[in-house]
Amino acid sequence: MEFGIDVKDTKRFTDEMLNWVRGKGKILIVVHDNPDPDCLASAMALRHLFVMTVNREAVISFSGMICRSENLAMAKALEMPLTPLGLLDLRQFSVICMLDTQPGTGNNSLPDGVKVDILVDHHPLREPSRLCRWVDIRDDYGVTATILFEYLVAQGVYIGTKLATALFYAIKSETQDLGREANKPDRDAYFGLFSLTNTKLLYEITHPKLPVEYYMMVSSALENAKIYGKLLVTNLNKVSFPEIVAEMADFFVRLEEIEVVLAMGHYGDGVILSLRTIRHDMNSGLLIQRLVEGRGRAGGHGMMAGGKINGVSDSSAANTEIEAFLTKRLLAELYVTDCKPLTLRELRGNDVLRQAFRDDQTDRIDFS
Ligand SMILES: [Mn+2]
Repeated sequence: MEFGIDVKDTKRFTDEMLNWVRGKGKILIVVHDNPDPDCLASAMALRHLFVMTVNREAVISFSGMICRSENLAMAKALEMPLTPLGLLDLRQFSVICMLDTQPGTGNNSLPDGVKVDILVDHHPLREPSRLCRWVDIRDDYGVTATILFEYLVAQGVYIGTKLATALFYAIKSETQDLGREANKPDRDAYFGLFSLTNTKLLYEITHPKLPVEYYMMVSSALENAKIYGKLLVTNLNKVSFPEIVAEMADFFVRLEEIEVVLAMGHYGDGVILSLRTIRHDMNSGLLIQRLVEGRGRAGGHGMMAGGKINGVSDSSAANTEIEAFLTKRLLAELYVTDCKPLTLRELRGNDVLRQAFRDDQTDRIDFS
């Protein structure tokens, strides 16, 4: 297939990498815990690349769960073969690949000390990652799936409808249709893949039926939202699936006047965090690392980041403590002092704020 993109360097890298794989035993592909469309599509693409070029199957594995209905619909529609990491004997594998995450980041469950051979990611390079045999980190790419798309193009591998739909959906969802942190390679991949996607399948993935728990969690995110000027913090407390935390952060960053959102929710044995900003002068990845310093692990990009604080009980006292601790640090980071939070209801009733906001609006259509 011809996509009109420059894959010279990618061709050289993948030629050498595939040659190295050829002489090895079983292949394992590890993606991050509670996988998202980007890492799932990337894993499908890498697995397909191994089948088509060196005629070898690979096992795709992760820890945690896929709960978000869209991601479940994707895994189901694409018949993705997935194995829980805990069930595998890692000594059986002679090639270990890691996608969309890096060793020691805290969001994947590959045990420390297990060496990663092939590492492909779009998050900033971490020092320990240099020890991997094949490293392809492109932090100027919006999506890991775009890198894997280029592997397939460079190797002249046929991309079928299902895989094209998966890769397209990964780019679509992670960059919000190229609007967030997407660069030229992502745009080229998005448009190149679009004509190959099955739009009916795509619709099934983007519009799945949602469980009642979903609406309950949205309700608690709304109830617990606290607004500190341009910052919104919401604590969902106990969540029935982890991906909802990031989804609610995306949801609230669209609220008028809000520039930074921190969402959190208790899941498993800890608290999951998600940070979003619309400000281009902020680095959410570094900011969230400062927020959790000494208590948890985190990382991310400029406008979106995530993290986890382990070992927190699901009691409401423990959740309140975490929220207060993180909010205090975040307010200090943003130089906000002496700010009493408002709930959404209070925000609506706050005439001063609302008036200031209305004065600011020049694009409102008024038929009154
Ligand atoms: Mn990603």
